[in-house]
Amino acid sequence: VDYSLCWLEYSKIDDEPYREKLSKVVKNIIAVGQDKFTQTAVEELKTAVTSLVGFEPEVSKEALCGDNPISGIIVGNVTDALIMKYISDDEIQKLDEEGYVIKSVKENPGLVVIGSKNGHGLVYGAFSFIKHIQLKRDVEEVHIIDNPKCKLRLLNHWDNMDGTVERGYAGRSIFFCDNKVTNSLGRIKDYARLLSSIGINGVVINNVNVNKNAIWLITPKYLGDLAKLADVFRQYGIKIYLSINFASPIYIGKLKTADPLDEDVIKWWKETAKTIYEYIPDFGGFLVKADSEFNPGPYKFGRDHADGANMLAEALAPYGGIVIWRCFVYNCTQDWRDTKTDRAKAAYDIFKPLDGKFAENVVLQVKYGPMDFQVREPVSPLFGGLERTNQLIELQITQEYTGQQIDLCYLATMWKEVLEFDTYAKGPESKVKYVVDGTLFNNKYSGFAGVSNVGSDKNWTGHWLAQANLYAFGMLAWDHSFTPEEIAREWCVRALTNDPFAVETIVSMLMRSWRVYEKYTAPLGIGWMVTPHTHYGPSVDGYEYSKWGTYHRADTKAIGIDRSVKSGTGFAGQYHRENAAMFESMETCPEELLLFFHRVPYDYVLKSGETLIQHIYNTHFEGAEEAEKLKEDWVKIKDYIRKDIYEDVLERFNRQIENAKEWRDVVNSYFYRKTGIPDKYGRKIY
Ligand code: BDP
Repeated sequence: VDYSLCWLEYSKIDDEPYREKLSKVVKNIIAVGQDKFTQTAVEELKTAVTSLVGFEPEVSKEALCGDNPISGIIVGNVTDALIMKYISDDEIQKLDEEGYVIKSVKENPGLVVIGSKNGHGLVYGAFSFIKHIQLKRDVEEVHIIDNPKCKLRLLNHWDNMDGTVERGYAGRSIFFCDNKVTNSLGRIKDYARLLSSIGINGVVINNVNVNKNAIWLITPKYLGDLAKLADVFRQYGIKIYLSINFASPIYIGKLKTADPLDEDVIKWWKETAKTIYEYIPDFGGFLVKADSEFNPGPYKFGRDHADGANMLAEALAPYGGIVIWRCFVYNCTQDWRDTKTDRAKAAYDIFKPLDGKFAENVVLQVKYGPMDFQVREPVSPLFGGLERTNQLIELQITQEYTGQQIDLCYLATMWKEVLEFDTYAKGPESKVKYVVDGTLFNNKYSGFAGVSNVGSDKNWTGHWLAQANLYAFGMLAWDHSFTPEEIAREWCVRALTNDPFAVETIVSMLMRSWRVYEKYTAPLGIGWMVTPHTHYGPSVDGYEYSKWGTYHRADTKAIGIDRSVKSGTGFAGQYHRENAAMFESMETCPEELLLFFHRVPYDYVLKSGETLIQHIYNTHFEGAEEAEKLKEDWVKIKDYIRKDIYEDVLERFNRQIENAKEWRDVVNSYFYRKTGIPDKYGRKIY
């Protein structure tokens, strides 16, 4: 194939003694069941072993030869007699629906059992064992019992049917071309393998903005082709979902209205659902961007979001489908002169009153922050605010506002902070991670949705190192207790190099990168300052006098938005008491969010002892310098990286350095000119 297989690109294990030990175990694969998941698991193990160890394992359906135990990997369901022989009731008890157990059998050295309750688990188990050997972990004493912490682990593709990808930085869509569904199913299969290997169990394949041809994806015009995609994904435990246009009954059904309480509209959606499930029996459901950024929604018909979502949910319920309803709803035609309206408050104001009104199979999808995927935002107050509603956290893997896969920005560090944020909804330890894994409020559905960073580029993600973001998203959605550092290290060893010096260098680069990006872009949580529309590169006032509700309001004395309850927009009051109090005052507000919550004079002294204006200068000089250091580090490990990858990444670092300098100079000059205050260290500001 002419593209990378990322962390599934198996090169032969170079550690001879380890390979020897491993060879004994992997020379046989015993597949107990006959179902398609067992087949997938076996096929994956076989492919991996053949490349990693250097020979093709024997695959048999038979159990052990007579009473003579042999060595090998047994793959099967925990209800099979052979598996039950080795796995205790206690272990089976611990398994969830998608979980798996991997266990070396003490009494029978050289025998490893992979078992699960249902098929998905077997595939996850196989990939987990492959990872285990890629990382050269012990195979003589393995004992892993693993379950995903979240039920829904979804990717959202913002792919359009003409083959473009909204906010995509890795080439064209892998799903659509020329208004048709792709027939390059080989690549789709490899994509399914990559996703399954990191635990993803659903993909929404089209953009949340549903226009033109994409409106018709839910009709027989496209369902036949979509069914073929679904077949490929199904084998890997992944369901497909579609974004829909709320006004479809008008566009497709030629009805006069799309009012969710209208009998004909209700009937139309029920029939549509029935048709979809005839083609795709395990169709996941709908993703809906309604009444948001010019997309139609229930407001148009005088109804609310619960009316809209519940009507669709009823249509999907008989088939086990769900409705994922986005909370990214705000006024995008705001007058910038109006300083009372605060976009940050919109989602909570709209959805909090609807808490408890949504059907069982509706899940609200909430962006991690109240605004829109900025490099630094407070956590959305809807987490912890909604107590009786299923919810997914929406993260943006594609780097729209974080460097567009030109600049390095490892996002797991940011995501981890978000997940660790304590909402105090039920007192201390009510962290976001327990909201999204469903344990805090006992939700039926919950989990993660990530806006995919994947496209048809050879390396899938534009920047080779941006693969780490996709990898990390899957890992955290599976188990939020992983640390960003261990995820980075694992990815690096599996996908790039296993030289210890190179690995540690890359891990350190990844771990620093988010902070570096933050330093040279918009300061202290204020956000934006980006070039309008493209969102790459600086334009400090680019959105300042526009209708999008994203303002910094810098003048010659101060910058920032007062969102306190006492004197500002009141946004801080949307949090539970502890957090509301923390954000309310300048003294206790975390400094990295200072300008998000407060309007601060330039001579205000920060904890570092520097004034705000000096802090802006310092971080921008540092950020640009640190971007150069990233490149220097990369150059140091040249010998350990495949040549084409090395060159590709080097070229990205050169562009990042230019971008960082531009940000530094534009931002520093802007504030120097506004304030007339020079840099106290006398560095050059233009
Ligand atoms: C914004 C993007 C826009 C998306 C929107 C969304 O700029 O392209 O359509 O988010 O999430 O960040 O719906």
